[in-house]
Amino acid sequence: MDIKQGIEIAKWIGKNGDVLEMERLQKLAKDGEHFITFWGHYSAGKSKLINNILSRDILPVQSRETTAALTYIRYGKFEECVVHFISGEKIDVELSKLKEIYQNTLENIEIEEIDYIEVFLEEEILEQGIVLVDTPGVNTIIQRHQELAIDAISQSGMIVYVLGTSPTKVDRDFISQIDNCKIDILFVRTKCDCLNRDEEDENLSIEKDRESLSKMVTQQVRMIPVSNEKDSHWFLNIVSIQNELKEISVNLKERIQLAMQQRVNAYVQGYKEELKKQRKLIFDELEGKSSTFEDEIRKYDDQLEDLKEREELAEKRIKSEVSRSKRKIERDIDEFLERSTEKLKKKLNGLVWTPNLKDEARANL
Ligand SMILES: Nc1nc2c(ncn2[C@@H]2O[C@H](COP(=O)(O)OP(=O)(O)O)[C@@H](O)[C@H]2O)c(=O)[nH]1
Ligand SMILES: [Mg+2]
Repeated sequence: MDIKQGIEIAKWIGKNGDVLEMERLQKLAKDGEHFITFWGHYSAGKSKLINNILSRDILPVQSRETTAALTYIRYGKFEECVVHFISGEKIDVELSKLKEIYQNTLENIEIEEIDYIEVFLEEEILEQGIVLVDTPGVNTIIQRHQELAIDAISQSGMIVYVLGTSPTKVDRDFISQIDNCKIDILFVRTKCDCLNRDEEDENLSIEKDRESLSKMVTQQVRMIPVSNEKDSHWFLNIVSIQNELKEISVNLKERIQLAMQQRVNAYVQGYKEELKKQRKLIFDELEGKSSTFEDEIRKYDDQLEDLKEREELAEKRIKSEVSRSKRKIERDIDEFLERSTEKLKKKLNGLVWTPNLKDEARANL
């Protein structure tokens, strides 16, 4: 299934949001850009990690939660920053001033008015089209930046999920959401220098983290334990991340296609499941209705049978009632006639025949 077909299907079933997302992915693929988004709690060590991966001190590292705009780090022969404002305006800023933007100390830039920042670097790792995206992360102060960061996830070819501690419940929710979208995740456990110094304990807690992550995702867990502190032995593992990025950039075109394919498959799989559910519902409904219909017919048949029986019974009862009444009437008439004849006899015995006798007898009837 290619992205065009995916878009057609999404359009056909009215998933307009998905159409937009897939079109965006299509455009990124056409431009040959692969977004690698750094995600995780604030202060997990994302910015410091990106600085270490690039071996440059560019992004501000903060010890407490601060405002932070979404930052796209892409390749550019002329190194600079471009600040994009919500108003649609943009200004070029010297690279050395980037930290001041975040610290809100630049005169003409108000951080709350920033939409996002682009940083252009002449770095080999970015040359083929990899774009590193630094996000404020989970629980950021500015709602809009949080929304943009979530939006950035859906455009990502890969997520570097940064964990400064063992995964929390909030991490779990984000991780399973990302996994559901079938976006590759590379987990980086920072601050390993803060783990128990005992080597056995260190490895044990890293293994535990890996194990709990494997319960949150369907994909194979890849986790690199590091420290952003140069004097820790864990710092050496930063090289593993750099190598991973180099490897991606070597086969970037295939990577982009593969990532896009996975995403489209995830969308289509979702639609299939949704349609299956709908189909089952419709059939259930139909079956439910036809069985109710049959039930109704059966009920009426039963009632008809019942009525017929009752009718027959009533008929019988009426017939017997009629014949009983008939018999009773006949009996009554017989009795009456008997009584009248008796009376008449009595009268006749003591009477002389007169022409009125007949009328008298009739009156006694
Ligand atoms: N000990 C230690 N501290 C770290 C490490 N990584 C980051 N930090 C500190 O954690 C704080 C937040 O780092 P930052 O990169 O700004 O985190 P972000 O909010 O995820 O971008 C800073 O005070 C860093 O010095 C690490 O690996 N070890
Ligand atoms: Mg940061």
